[in-house]
Amino acid sequence: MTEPHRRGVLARWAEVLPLTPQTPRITLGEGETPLVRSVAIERELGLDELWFKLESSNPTGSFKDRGMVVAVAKAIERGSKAVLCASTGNTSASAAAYAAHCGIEASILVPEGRVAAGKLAQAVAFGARIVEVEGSFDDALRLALEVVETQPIALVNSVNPDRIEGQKTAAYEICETLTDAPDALAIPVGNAGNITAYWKGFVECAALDYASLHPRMLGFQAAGAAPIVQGAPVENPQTVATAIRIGKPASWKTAEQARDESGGLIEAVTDEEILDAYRLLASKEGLFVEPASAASVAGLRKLNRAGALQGGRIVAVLTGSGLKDPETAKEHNAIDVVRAPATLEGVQRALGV
Ligand code: AN7
Repeated sequence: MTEPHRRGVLARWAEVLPLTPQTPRITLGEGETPLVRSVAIERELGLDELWFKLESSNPTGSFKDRGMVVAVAKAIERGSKAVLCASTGNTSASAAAYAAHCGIEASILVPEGRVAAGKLAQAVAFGARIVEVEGSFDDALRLALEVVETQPIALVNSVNPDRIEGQKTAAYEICETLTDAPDALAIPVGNAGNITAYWKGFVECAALDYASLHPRMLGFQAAGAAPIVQGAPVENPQTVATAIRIGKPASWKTAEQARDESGGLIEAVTDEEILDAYRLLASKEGLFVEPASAASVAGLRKLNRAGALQGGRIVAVLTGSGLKDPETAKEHNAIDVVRAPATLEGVQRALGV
């Protein structure tokens, strides 16, 4: 028999993760996500190859599960009975799922309003203790850091290095599937943990001879929440891409390192550019992602318009599912529904046949 599909990140990547015999081998089937070739945007951009890493295929619908499975396993190994995180939505959905799976408590701090409905629905379903902080994500993260100073609760934000270790496995998978690293990786940047994790993964892959090159890291922030691009924290970040509505990224320095060591860039894309890419991914590729995920493709299109997109083989990370944010889908697509009576004639007329 061949290996079962989706063994989970801990089993699949044990040799490159900080596991001990005492680490519980938990899994919800995260990782081993599809790498799908573009059918339309690759041509539009004149690229040799454009691939999408479908992180929306993880159990809670975002890349966060890769890091969360490691963070929760290590927290349990250290004796924790509870986890805490601040979140724009996906981290909290993932933390709540793994906590439920392991029979421990999850508490989450979310910024008031603006968390996409699907993400909150997940946290509710998984039974998390949900605290809506009257402030921004950055306020919530600052407070989470203060809470764990005095309480025996494991912080599972990406300031926790176990999260980065788990998330780096996506870079290993890309190198494995393509049998090398791509020339460039396009990725949305919020709290900047993921760009940090991918870069760590690609550097390790090159050192282990799984790859012959290091990809250029192309990070994209939303224009209304672009502290790294502007070189200063953003007091009141605003963007339709609520997942990356972050003004003071925790992994700011390591994101700049990833950019500079890889010869890459971190640039801003407007909400309009994000929404254009969001609609294009769905209508021309069949990929329904959340707005933050579309920032990677919006960024590639922006570079192309500026004549600054180098060719070759590029992977764009699609970080989360469009189902997370049904309101944005309804608000920013032309809804064209025709009513028909429940008769053959009525339906045929509506169909125009
Ligand atoms: C879909 O859930 O920060 O740069 O609290 O949900 O590693 O922060 C989410 C971030 C991109 C940015 N795409 O990744 C949270 C949170 C999606 C996201 C990002 C997030 P980082």
